[in-house]
Amino acid sequence: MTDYNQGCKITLYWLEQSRSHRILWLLEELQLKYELKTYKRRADKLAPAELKEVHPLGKSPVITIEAPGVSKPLVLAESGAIVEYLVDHFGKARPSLVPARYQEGHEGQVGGEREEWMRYRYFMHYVEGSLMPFLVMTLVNDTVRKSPPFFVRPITSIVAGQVEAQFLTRNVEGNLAFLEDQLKTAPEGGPFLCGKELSAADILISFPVIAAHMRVMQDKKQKDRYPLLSAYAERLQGIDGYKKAVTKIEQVEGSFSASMYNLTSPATNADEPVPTRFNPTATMAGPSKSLVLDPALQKYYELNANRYKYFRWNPRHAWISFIYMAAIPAALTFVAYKTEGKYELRGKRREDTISEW
Ligand SMILES: N[C@@H](CCC(=O)N[C@@H](CS)C(=O)NCC(=O)O)C(=O)O
Repeated sequence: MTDYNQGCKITLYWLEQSRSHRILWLLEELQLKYELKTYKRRADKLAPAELKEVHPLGKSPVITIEAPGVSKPLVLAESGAIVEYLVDHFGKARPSLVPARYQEGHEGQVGGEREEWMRYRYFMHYVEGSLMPFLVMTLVNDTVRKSPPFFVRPITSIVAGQVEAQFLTRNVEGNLAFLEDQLKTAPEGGPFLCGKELSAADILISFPVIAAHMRVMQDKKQKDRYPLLSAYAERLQGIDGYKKAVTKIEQVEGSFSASMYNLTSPATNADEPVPTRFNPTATMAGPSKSLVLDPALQKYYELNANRYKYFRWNPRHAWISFIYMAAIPAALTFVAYKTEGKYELRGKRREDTISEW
């Protein structure tokens, strides 16, 4: 059997519900042997501090490569750079993952590149440079909307709603429409972004595309707007290498969940109860152990997030509403009326003495 590893020991530092899954998929696709180190997100969803021992930024994916004759292991971070390094050195099992660069007879010429390769190079940069930032911002915006204490939440919801309406939705939808169009015009009719073969750029983009598919395209109207993209997301998840990577995680971790972006967007599915950030049922392939809370707490979070759905007028609610809407404003008005003109609430002026002030 061919040793595609060329004697190298490869270790992948994989974080749950993260971009690192595409690197696991690539390792499977390249038929490489690797050691898998898995990490759970902390309760605040950040990566655990141990990842900083591997790379100073403490993010995932990171891979290390111990090569024969090289004294120190290579530490590689940044998904695109990792993908390029792996296909450059270990691409023999699947050369088709990188489209051929030049048209015949135009080798080395400016503009002599094939469309397949131009797209490949473009998408290698587009994924982290253009698409991912909007998905991350969407996630941050959701946190701003839902996480603060309930009495501030109406305000943070308005702010988050504005950010979504003015900035996020148009950018996310602009990118989804762009990808839909790229699939429509893919070389040789696709079905992949760079043509008829799966490329490493498809593997790199799988994370945001699957996440967007889980989040935005669950809504029928949205799915109909992006039929090719939706089919593409499903196609990627049906590829053997992807499925092997999922199975690997299920064996090691007990379950697999593709991303955190699968929380249903409140804007698109207004009738569904809003899942809380601790909702273990919001994962793709069953609950992730790290997210399972005490059921009582879980119920409390869900009840809180969906409070408005369960609201009914009853004596208690009538009483609370009366206090907030009538009693407190009336008391403040009364105090203001009684104390009007009593105190001179002016600022200190330049010529005032300290005693006057
Ligand atoms: N551009 C980097 C992004 C790496 C990144 O931010 N990874 C996320 C996982 S999707 C992470 O480690 N988040 C945990 C944290 O920020 O603490 C890449 O593509 O590798």
